[in-house]
Amino acid sequence: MDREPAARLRERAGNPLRGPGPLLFGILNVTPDSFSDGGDYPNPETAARRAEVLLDEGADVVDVGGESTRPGSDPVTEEEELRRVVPVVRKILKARPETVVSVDTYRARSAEAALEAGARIINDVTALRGDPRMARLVADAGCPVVLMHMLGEPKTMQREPHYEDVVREVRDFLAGRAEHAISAGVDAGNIILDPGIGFGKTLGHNLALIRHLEAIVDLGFPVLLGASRKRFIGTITGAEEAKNRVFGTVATTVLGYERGASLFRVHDVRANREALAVAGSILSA
Ligand code: HH2
Repeated sequence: MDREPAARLRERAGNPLRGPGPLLFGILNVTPDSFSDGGDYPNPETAARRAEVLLDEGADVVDVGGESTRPGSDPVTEEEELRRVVPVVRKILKARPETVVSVDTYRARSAEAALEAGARIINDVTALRGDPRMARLVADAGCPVVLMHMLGEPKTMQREPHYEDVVREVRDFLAGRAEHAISAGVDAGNIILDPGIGFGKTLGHNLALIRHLEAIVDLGFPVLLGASRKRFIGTITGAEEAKNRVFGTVATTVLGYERGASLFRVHDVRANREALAVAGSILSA
């Protein structure tokens, strides 16, 4: 299995991403309304403390988000996103200067301010479609960028999403967005692809995308899987509360890893880190 893309990415982010093996993005949502951790970190101090916990549990990256993109959510203003995210990025880097901070935003102005504050990765759930200035910004910054698939937009994306062939369509979309990014000047070595679990997808769509993740891995870019605590896991296990979906999340991480994903965006770092250590040992035995 080709794990080279993750190694390349490690170098791109300035090689602060320790050791070989898969990378974990620890989720830090500084929003009042995220589906799982909304309202948990109401100020930069509590958010930075949470970042330290994520790092101590083994996160390679802290992914800071200032707008919920859960199904049915409304966008926030750019000013509000900036107000939520930038002080948190600064606070994390003050406490732990070596931290690789990623910012979950599709707005160029927020991305630019976060990069100026020291963030090193941009996580764009619109795959550079949300803001015409974003492609140029990440090209000029020379930073890694996550390009994620989403059908429609958060407000309405779960209203009967339909595909003829979800795996082929998501793969073709991501290939097209990677090409677009490269033609806008983004270095191919900085591109990360993400199937966008839960973004305009039914239970069957999510399962098919994880089951056939190789189709996306085969495009040759590092693949990030973001299934952590999502609704489809609760549908299967009966866990209504997002925080009770950790065991189901771990199953997605292990199977995603076996299929070649090398980055995992998770709320529960320790559980996923331990599962990956065991899975990795088995796969290399
Ligand atoms: N999922 C969420 C947000 N950002 N980014 C990537 N690259 N991939 C994902 O799957 C992804 C993402 C949604 O989860 P969460 O941040 O936990 O919740 P919310 O959007 O409600 O803040």
